[in-house]
Amino acid sequence: MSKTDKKIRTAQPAAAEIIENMIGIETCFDRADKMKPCPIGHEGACCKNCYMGPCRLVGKNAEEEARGVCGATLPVVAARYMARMVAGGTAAHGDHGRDMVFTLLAVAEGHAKDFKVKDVKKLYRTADILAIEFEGRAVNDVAKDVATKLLEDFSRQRGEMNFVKRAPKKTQERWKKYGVMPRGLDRDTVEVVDRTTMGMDADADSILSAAVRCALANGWGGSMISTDVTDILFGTPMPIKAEASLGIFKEDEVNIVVHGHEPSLAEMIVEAVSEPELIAYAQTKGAKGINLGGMCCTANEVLMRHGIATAGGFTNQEPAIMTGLIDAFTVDVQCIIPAIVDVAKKFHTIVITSSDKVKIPGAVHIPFDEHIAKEQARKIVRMAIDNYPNRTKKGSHVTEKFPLIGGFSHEYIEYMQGGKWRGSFRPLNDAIMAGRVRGVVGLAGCDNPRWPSTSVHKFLATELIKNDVLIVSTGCSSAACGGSGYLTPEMALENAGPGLREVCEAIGIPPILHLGACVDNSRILTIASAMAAEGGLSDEIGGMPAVGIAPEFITEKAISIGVYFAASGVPCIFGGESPFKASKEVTRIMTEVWFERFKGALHFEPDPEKMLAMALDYIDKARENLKLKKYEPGKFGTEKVLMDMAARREIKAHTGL
Ligand code: NFS
Repeated sequence: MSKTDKKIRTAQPAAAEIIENMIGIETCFDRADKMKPCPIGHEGACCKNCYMGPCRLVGKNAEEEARGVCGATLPVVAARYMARMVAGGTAAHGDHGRDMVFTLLAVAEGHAKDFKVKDVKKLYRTADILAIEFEGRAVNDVAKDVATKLLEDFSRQRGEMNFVKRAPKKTQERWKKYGVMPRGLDRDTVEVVDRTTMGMDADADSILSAAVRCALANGWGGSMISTDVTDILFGTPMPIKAEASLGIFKEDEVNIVVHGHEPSLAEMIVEAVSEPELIAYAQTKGAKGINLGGMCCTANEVLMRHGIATAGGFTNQEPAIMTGLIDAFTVDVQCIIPAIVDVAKKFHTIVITSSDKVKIPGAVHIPFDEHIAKEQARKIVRMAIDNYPNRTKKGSHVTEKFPLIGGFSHEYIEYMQGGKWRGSFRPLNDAIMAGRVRGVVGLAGCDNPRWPSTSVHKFLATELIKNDVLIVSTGCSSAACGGSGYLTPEMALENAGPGLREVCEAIGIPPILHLGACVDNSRILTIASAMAAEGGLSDEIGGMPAVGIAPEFITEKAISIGVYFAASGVPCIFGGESPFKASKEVTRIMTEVWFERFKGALHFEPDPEKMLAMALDYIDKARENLKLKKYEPGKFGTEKVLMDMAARREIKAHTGL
């Protein structure tokens, strides 16, 4: 139960206030207190892959001496554990990508009348990458070919995945050299599970190489496909205003939440809540209107394209319901706390599950069907409206919320640096070369109830921009930053170092660019590839003054992301103790060996100050290796990043910023 001992659960005041007011209702914070992690599994020293065990490989000299009943060593056990986490994460993002492609195919074949290809330009750009003819052809014909070609990425048995060619040549050569070029998402995921069964691969490095290939199938496959197809169907994001925090819910309106990751149903709900008939129906029940809010990555998807407010990340799910203001809480897939149903029972909230892959006892199940998607969305909105009169005054209503600007797709980032005709990454590369921008950090991943949740995101965000590091953020990290008021241009004026501030002022952007959902970490791969192609920095992703940080990671998806970044050439730092810490050999492979092979690495560090120091050290060492001007705060080279007036006017007209 929630305690009255003022233990700090979260760094977000609105969530903290709700939890404090709702003593007696159990949340993930209470469960984290009660459930101490198993110290053996926590370090990756437990093998449960067969029934001679579970085997616990502990002891002073476990690395050298301990064996499971089958004879597996500690490095093998830890490597298997890591590889299976990668496979889990790749499967999640892969299935998400697959579902998006199925929707595109249904649209192209005329079976999903409520959807259409919204971004024809992006469809053509994707077709071009896939070597599909598009000029002079009907949009849906091109869409069908694109969807069919992308489906091959899931089932391909031999060869290379389609999008790996988007990586710099040198990066691809490393993958070939070390035998980790991804072939097909299903094959590479199945192979990891196969290799890690009892009596299979007994070489930690070999197991981890299979994990690398599987992770690359996620980054340059499942996730990248998901990002691109979602842009094709629902539009490529551009800067847009929105709001964040648990104060986004309205006492006098019907409140609906869309939570999860796949935005297809959520897109329909976005349309349905603006329909005059449904608004009028809400008014007949005494509500002034219908208010839609998002949660986790479905929130990021609809925020990026429609400016729908976000109620926050992972740990805000239960507090959101505890406001007592949610009339319908709709979930699709991934990162859904099953206990929301228990919290919902204490209020009037209806929890609606919409994927046959996610059923929760106590929730109403309305399986998403793209053929009747709008009808289903209207049904859900009506259910929420009908539930509005059942609202009581039991919840903890909070009002704190923050404005934010999101919507920074990689296409827009290119555009903002030179306008429609001269879009490029030149200004950013120049700013890095001159030392105005010290480097770039991708701040990503979950918020975790075992920290004061969101606190490490907030600490790193403020410290990094103070140190002239440009941040690109995704997933719950974006929600943590948005819910703290960090995603505004004013943040640069008040908190950024002098060089970064100058760049942000010149372009009119926040120092933290919200790139979207967790699958949109693939946008960072695209940005890094574009920076390499632009010249002046590294000619591959590896060696850039760039680091990835997942300050409060929770999920297998996060591990898969960290591995594909590391293998693409980006050193990554994850917050917390290493889940593979028991094996020095596995730790050495993930750090030293991968750095040598790919110029990336995967570190775990529980101390936020040390995470910051490690990130800055990587950035400074990369600058030194690239022979760039030594970073000194406030002292820049001669290159100016300022854009001419015409380019700035063009951006202003385009975005309304
Ligand atoms: Ni990423 Fe998005 Fe959040 Fe973590 Fe979960 S919502 S996919 S996994 S918890 S960032």
